[in-house]
Amino acid sequence: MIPQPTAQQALADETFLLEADATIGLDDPSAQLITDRFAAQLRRSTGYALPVQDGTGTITLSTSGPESLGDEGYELRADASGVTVIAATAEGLFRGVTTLRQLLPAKAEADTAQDGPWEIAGTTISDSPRYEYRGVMLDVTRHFFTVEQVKKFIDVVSQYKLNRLHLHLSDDQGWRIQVDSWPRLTEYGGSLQVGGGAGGYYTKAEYADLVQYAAEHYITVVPEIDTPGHTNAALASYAELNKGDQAPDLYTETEVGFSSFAIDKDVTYEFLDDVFREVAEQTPGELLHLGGDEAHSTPHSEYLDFVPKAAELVLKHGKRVMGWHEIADGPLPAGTVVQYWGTEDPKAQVLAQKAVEQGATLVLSPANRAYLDMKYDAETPLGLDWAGLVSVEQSYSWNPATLVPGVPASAIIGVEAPLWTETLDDLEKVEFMVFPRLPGIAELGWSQESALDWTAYRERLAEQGPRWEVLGVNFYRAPEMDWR
Ligand code: TNX
Repeated sequence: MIPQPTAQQALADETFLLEADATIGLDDPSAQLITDRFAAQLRRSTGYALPVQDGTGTITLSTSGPESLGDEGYELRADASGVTVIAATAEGLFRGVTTLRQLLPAKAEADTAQDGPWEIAGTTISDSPRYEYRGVMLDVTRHFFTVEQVKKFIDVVSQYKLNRLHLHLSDDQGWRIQVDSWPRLTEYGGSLQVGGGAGGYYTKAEYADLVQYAAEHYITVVPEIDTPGHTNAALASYAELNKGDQAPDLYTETEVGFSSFAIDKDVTYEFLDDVFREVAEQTPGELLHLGGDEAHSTPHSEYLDFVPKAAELVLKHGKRVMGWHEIADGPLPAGTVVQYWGTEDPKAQVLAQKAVEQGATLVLSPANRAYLDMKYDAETPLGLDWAGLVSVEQSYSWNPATLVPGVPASAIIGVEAPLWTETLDDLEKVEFMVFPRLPGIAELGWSQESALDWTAYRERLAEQGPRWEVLGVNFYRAPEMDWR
């Protein structure tokens, strides 16, 4: 199972067997949708009727648990008489159901009827997360991914108890979210992608659908509008955002660090006010990510002027600021979340320390560990290698609490694995880079420090292979594992 639960005990001599007359009981209408989806999946694979009823059933899902379980905690028991999953909230119940799905045979994930038996070895589990923020980032700018593709991604990543989907929505190569007040951003700025092919963007309705679908999987979307660099698509769409009022061409290559908003123009802030307002209106989550990375063509003094002004506009629209660690070189408003993407670079570490000294919290995405676009080894046909080669073991074997020297464990609110898509033009390629590394980052975010052990993890990870086969997920059969 991944992530490893806080506590699990085997019940010797007890086995749960799901049979044709089984029922699913639920005592909380707010968990109806997740229960119906779980039941529907089991009906497809088992061929059983599995009616969902009020109260208890052969499988009982309940939110009558004590508040001490927290928002995401749950308890599970499987024995010869049935299965119970008890949480204090629908979210906790959802996390518990992801565990239950992993306890069932992999073929329970199939979308056609399979032969049983549908057994679970008797067990009790008590579980809750180590960190509140457990994220994955998808770069939909370098290559665009449709709502349907992102939904399939959500289906799989939510099974590992991740609870944030950071969407990188604007960059040099494309603007991917509709903004009514600046329509050329998508009409023109979203038209291409890396390599020169057709790009794309999310209409407001599509974006709302995505946010809703993520929420139904207890995943909060964190939208990123990258500023003041990584902005060629916007600069190409509106000449007035440029220093010399000259719009550059659209850009479909993969260099970074050449674009910048005009920091000293009022229109830049009028633009961001509008963009952040429209994006914030569509964001139920509390964070809005303003980027801030690799602004190599923004003079540093101007960068330091810019970030507080942009941050102010995020706050104006009711959101907390999130940004890449470069933003910590200047003042940060209260409640800022800084995303660390350094390796062992002391400059990045100093910025992380500066962030914490200002009261910010940190999400860790160390590029030499958590970047899903780094090649596994020298032979990997996709991805980049500027942060090194990142094997499955390398991506798993680190401790968030002690990663950055001089940063106290209390400042870390979680981890995130970013996937940049310069070299990834379809979902199969995305999956190849994400699996099998992402479950390891999910485990670092969820499981207690005492549970983290590569040798044991390696065995558990190999067990996910058959699940991905059933789900049609194109994972990399890393030679580090003995795949089943
Ligand atoms: C650096 S990491 C970037 C991205 C690239 C990525 C490729 C960061 C905040 N910015 O613009 O896509 O490297 O690995």
